[in-house]
Amino acid sequence: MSKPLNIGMVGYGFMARAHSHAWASVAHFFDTGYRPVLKAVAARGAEKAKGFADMWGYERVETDWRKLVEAKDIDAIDICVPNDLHAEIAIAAAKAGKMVLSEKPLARTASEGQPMVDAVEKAGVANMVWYNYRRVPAVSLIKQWVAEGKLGRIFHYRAKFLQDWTISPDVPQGGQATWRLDVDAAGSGVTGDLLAHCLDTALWINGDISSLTAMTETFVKERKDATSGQMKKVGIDDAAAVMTRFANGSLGTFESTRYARGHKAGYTLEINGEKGSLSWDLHDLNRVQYFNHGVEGAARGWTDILVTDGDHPYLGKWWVPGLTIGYEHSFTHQVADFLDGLRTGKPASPTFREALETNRVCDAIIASGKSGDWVNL
Ligand code: SOE
Repeated sequence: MSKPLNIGMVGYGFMARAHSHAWASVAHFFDTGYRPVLKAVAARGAEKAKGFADMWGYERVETDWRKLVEAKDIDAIDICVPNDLHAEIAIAAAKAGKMVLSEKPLARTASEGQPMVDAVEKAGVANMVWYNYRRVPAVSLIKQWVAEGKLGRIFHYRAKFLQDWTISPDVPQGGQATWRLDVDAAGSGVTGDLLAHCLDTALWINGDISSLTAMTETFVKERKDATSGQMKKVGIDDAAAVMTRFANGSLGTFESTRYARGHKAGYTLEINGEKGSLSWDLHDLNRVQYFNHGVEGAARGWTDILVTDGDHPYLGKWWVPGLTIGYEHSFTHQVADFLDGLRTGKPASPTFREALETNRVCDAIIASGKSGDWVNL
């Protein structure tokens, strides 16, 4: 018999939907020994929270997250609210002995994230940050192949995450829908929101970054504050271009922007090694492009691999070869790994401590964007 695991969700936005979908579906496909129960959702807006709870099957609604943290019947707190609230909720939850999962990035800055790491480690509670793209099977396959040495020595790691939704100066900052544009709520702009995904994947696949230099820009300098209606200086980075050196000797180039007209979620990555190259594109997420330098003769060239077979990461749990899965499944895989970690005692990655490293790199990017200097990590 699987054990119930009672989830307390904080928030009801886009990410709360993605996470709830994962909690609700995981036990139907992955035999982890746990059965998540959508117990309660906490959000300030009672009406909307009620609608969310009804839609997803949460048993009750609270208007203060502290009620969830105090509740005897909640095992895990899942934080899906703007970045400025992560630390307070996570620390209180850890102190109350709850498992804590936080939406990415861990915090607005590494210094804000450090006490979160200390709190979960002191309390000895399971913890994880939702960097979901690692769990896209094609990306997990790339990680596996690089770790096995399929590419040999790595020379280049190249990633970008492009969007175009903030080009209009009429998009406000702050408030519920546009907090990502408010530096007080978000901590940074594209660096913490988009590049953080690329960095998390890069650190996982290619190891530590030892130094970097960055160029950042804020194209729209003032935006209306969605709450007060007043014009306010914009404090976030709208775009970032970064050059890095990795500890393994390879070079990295990273770019993210919300000003790339036509791009909605243009996350791509490519790795070049001595024996071959691998690349991936979120808009075609079930495929990996592979160039194998070992193939001799006229058949040499890029191979387009459809990652849907039973021996590909996670795919044995889904349909039959050839049938594709989507964005939402990356969250289900993350939950499956989290629950497996509870069973085996080997924590699922990235833990708060591991995700803190991504925050450190983000901080270095923001600092270098201002100073123009190289920063050692
Ligand atoms: C921003 O638009 C955003 O929703 C990010 O916050 C998510 O982390 C990313 O996966 C998609 O884009």
